[in-house]
Order: sequence, then structure tokens, then C-alpha cells
Amino acid sequence: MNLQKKYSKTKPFKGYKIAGCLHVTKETAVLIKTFVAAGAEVSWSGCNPLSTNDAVAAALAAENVSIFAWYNNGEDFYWCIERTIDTPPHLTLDDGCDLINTVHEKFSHLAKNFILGGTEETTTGIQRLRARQKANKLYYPVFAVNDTETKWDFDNVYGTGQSTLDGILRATSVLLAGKNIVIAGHGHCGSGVAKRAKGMGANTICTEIKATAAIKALLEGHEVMTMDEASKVGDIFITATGVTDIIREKHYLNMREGAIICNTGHYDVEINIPELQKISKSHRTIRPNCVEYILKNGKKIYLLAEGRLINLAAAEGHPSEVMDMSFANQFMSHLRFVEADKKGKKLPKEVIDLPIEQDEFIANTKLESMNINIDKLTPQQIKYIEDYNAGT
Ligand code: RBV
Repeated sequence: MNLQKKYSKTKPFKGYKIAGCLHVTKETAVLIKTFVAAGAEVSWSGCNPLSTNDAVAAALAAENVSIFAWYNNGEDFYWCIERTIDTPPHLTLDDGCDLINTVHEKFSHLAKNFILGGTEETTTGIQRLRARQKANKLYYPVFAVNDTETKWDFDNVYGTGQSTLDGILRATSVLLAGKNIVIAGHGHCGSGVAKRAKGMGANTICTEIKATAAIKALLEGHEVMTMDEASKVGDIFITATGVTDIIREKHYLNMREGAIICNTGHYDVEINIPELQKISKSHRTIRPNCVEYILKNGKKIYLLAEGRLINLAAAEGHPSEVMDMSFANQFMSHLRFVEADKKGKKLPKEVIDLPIEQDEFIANTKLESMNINIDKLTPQQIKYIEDYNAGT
């Protein structure tokens, strides 16, 4: 809101078109309205078939925002994205790389000759972009919004931690206390989910492939084991890895009666659903976002939100108190492209990390908005820090 107020006066985005591909939620609506207030022409699609809040999409459309998104738009998902580039954008804003990929693969002339730059919101998207860069197939500069301190230390940890449990509760209404909750992946997102699940009284079990992440999980008080072992004891399974086939046939066969499975990673690949279907004799929806599978051996397993990100499919995504910092990073990053363009400067065609000054500005603005003061270093303290000879 602070940025919206400030830049609605100067309108730095006047004459620039931004195409966005990010969950259409009430928080995203504030980001879109901020770009519009700052003079941008905006065209938007959702970045997941099950994450659009239709009321928000309708409200944006009523305000003349060009928006192509509705809940459960699976078949038309890429059609929606393509409509946002019918009028070529100067800038792209992604969450999970689907827009950048579409531009690069289908409209490469725009990627090579027209688009100034892009931003990426999420871990999985950054992973994809780094792979694209390594293959020499990245045609314009992209700011790694996900990798800023004011994004991944808050949105990924506390946002995912809370909204994932919120999604599970809305889809199942089960008691979390006393349950064995298995969290696959102990990165920013998985560690946030594990922390919150523990706080709700669950016995938390983490699975990992990275040794240091596994040690962190252990020292946070979680159990660590392989998915082969965890699949025998878990009551609720949550994947947060960004990797495919985390839960597959042999794990379903190990599971307890009534096990609940969901995913909070960006794509719906972490739970192997075709293998679950293959070993099941029937399935039925028993409440919104909760499908009961009856295996051929008679056991029941509950799959939530079709294996798509549970926090956005079954709940409302992360709350505004963390999205404000993520989206301030989005706004400030796009402003960098526009300012560079006005000066005739070109940025390298790479995935670019954002400078610490952006984090500091956003964090200070956030504290100000909460009326919280922090200390400042005294000149003596600065001198001490800079003194390489200071010792015992
Ligand atoms: N995310 N957006 C919301 N309320 O708009 N909630 C979560 C929202 C983003 C978050 O930044 C994360 O990186 C991404 O969704 C995963 O697709």
C-alpha cells in the first residue's frame, strides 16, 4: 500500500505492459492494482488450475483489468496464459515459469527481441530458470524474487507453514494433535510446515535427500527417516520438495488405513496419482478437495486437492502479512527494469539475484507499517565492526 501510494503519483510504468502469471487471490489483486496505479497496462492469468478465487477475478475484470483465470481452468490453462501475451508485454511476472516457458518456446521472437525482463516468484520456477540458463536458452534477464530474504524467509516459511495446515483442515477437518505428520522436504517451505505441525501437537517426521537439511530437521526436534520407513507410520503426508514421484506405489501399499496425502509444492508431480489409481478399485469425492481411494486390498487412502498445492486449492494461500513483502519485491524488481530501460541500460540475460538494499528497504517499510522501532549502530559500534585488529 505504501508503494501504491508513492508510485501512483509518479506513474513510472506508464507506457509499459506487464503480463503476469500468478495465483489470482486477494493478495495478488493488491499487487495488480499497485501496478495499474503506477501506470502499467496489465494482463493476467492464474498459475495453477485450482488456485483462482473467482470472486477476485470477477472484481478485477469489473475494474477493467484484462484477466484470464477461473477456478478449475485445467483444459484452458495455457490458452489463458497465451491471451496475456496477445498484446506483447514488455515485462513478464511468473510464479512457476509457465509464462516464461510459453514465451520462450512458442513466441521466441518476443523473448529474443521485445521483452525487457521478467521476475520469478517461487523456488520451483527458479530451479527451472537456472536449468534454462545452463542450457543457454534464457533469452532475457530474470530477477530471482524467490531468493530474497524478505521473500523466502517469510512467505516460504511462515506463509506455507500456516496456509498448508489451513488447507488440510478445510479439506478434512481432522485433529492434528497426536497425528504422525510426515513432511517430505525440509527446505524453506517444508521446515515451515514441520514447525507449525509440531506446534499443533503432531509428531513430526521429515524426509530429506540433503544431509544438512536432515540434521536441521533433527535439531528442530523432528524425526528423520526415509519415505520407505515413514510411509509405514504416517497419518498425514505433505510433500514440499519440488521433485517428482516422492510418494509412489510402494509407499501407498505401506500406508496405514485412512492415511491422508497432500502436496504443497508448486506442481502436481510429487504424489504419483496414476500409480494410486492403478492400485485402487474405486474412488469418490467425500467432501470438497478430498477424494477417498479404496485400494484393491481394501485399504482407504485420502488424496487432497488432486495433489495440487493444498494451501491455494483448498484454502486461500498465504496471508497478506507475508505476501506484502513478496509482492513488494515483485514491484521493486519490475521498477528496476523500467528504470534501466529509461536509461538505455541492458541487464545480462541471466537469473539475477536482487541486491540487499531492496531487502533492507522492504523490511524497514514493513517494520514502519507495524509501528516497530529497532536500534541503530552508534558510530563507535560501526568503528568496532570495521576494526580488523579488535580482539580479546
Ligand atoms: N503464493 N501466493 C499466495 N495468497 O496470493 N499464496 C502463496 C497468495 C505464492 C507464494 O509466493 C509461493 O512462492 C507460490 O505461491 C507458489 O506457487
